[in-house]
Amino acid sequence: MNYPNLPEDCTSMLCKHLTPEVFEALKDKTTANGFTLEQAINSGVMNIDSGIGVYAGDEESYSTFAPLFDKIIEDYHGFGKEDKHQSNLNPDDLNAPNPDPDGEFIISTRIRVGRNVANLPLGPAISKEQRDLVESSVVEGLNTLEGELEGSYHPLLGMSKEVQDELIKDHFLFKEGDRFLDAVGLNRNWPEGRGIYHNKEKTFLVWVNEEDQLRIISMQMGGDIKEVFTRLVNAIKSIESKVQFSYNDHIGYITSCPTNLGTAMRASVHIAVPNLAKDMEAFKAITDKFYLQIRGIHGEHSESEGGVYDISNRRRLGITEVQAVQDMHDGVVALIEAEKALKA
Ligand code: ADP
Ligand code: DAR
Repeated sequence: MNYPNLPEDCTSMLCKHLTPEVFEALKDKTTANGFTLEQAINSGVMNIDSGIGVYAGDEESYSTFAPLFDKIIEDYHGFGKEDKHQSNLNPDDLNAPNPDPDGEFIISTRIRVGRNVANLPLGPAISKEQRDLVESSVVEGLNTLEGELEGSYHPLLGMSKEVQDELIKDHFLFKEGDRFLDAVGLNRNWPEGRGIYHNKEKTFLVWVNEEDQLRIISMQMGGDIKEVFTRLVNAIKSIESKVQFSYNDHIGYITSCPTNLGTAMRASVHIAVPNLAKDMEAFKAITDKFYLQIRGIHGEHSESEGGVYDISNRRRLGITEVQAVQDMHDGVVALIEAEKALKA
């Protein structure tokens, strides 16, 4: 393998941290699952507009390719190689009264975590047989859920395009054909082994075998962040009693993208702030202060529509789940105050 051709104007974490010295140290290394440096960096090589540009093929990738991954983890999360991740999934520790009880600004709230099955490769290095085993074992566990979490599983294989497009349009289902995921092999054998589980109200959903093997999602209209978090915690604990998740004391829950390590949690609101959006500098000053990320309303790499934005926590590793949701809540309170002041 030769040093990749990385243009001067490339700004991804890959371009920043894959120095010739790091490349020489790692170019011939392979994990026990046969995952190589070339595979780990291919997404960032093929997609020069990546923000990060690397994915792990298994938990071992984070140690085998540590000279590269540690630098990216430190840069993105501010988390050192000697640091220890702590988890806190206790909703009682969250101070999050509804920031918008009259429903003037917040359209909907969604909190999700990524999870991967212990002792198996992650999506980029998994075999078709292993991925199908993940689907069957996870779905077996999901089908035992009761009460609010009771629902049904819908494989992507055989799903009509109309149903699929409707679920995506309504923000419930993942998109397909993501070029970043494609370049690291996460879309192999698509759509086999992929699907979505959800309850009748679609307030509890689980994606199976997209970027991570599970994305456990709680969502509803309005701004009752604490209710969404409580439902998610109940779901995580119920599923964890059936399926063992990949976790280690250093970097927490193991995910294919290093940005999702630790809590693997993204807590978001879709919020209408048309006045604040006219001054993006002021908008970003508030989101930066509360470690928040601004996204479009149809997921990553999408645009906002009608002054509505997806606002979520940026920090996921080195803080607890309660702190990640607190970041989002407190930032949303500040955004609403700023929007009200401009509206007045
Ligand atoms: P992830 O949050 O899992 O990283 P994306 O950002 O791609 O994934 O979003 C996945 C889907 O969830 C998209 O359809 C997006 O519109 C939807 N979504 C995210 N946040 C919210 C929210 N607060 N309310 C409604 N839908 C949301
Ligand atoms: N698109 C890749 C991943 C960035 C983080 N988002 C994830 N994991 N969905 C990039 O390098 O930009």
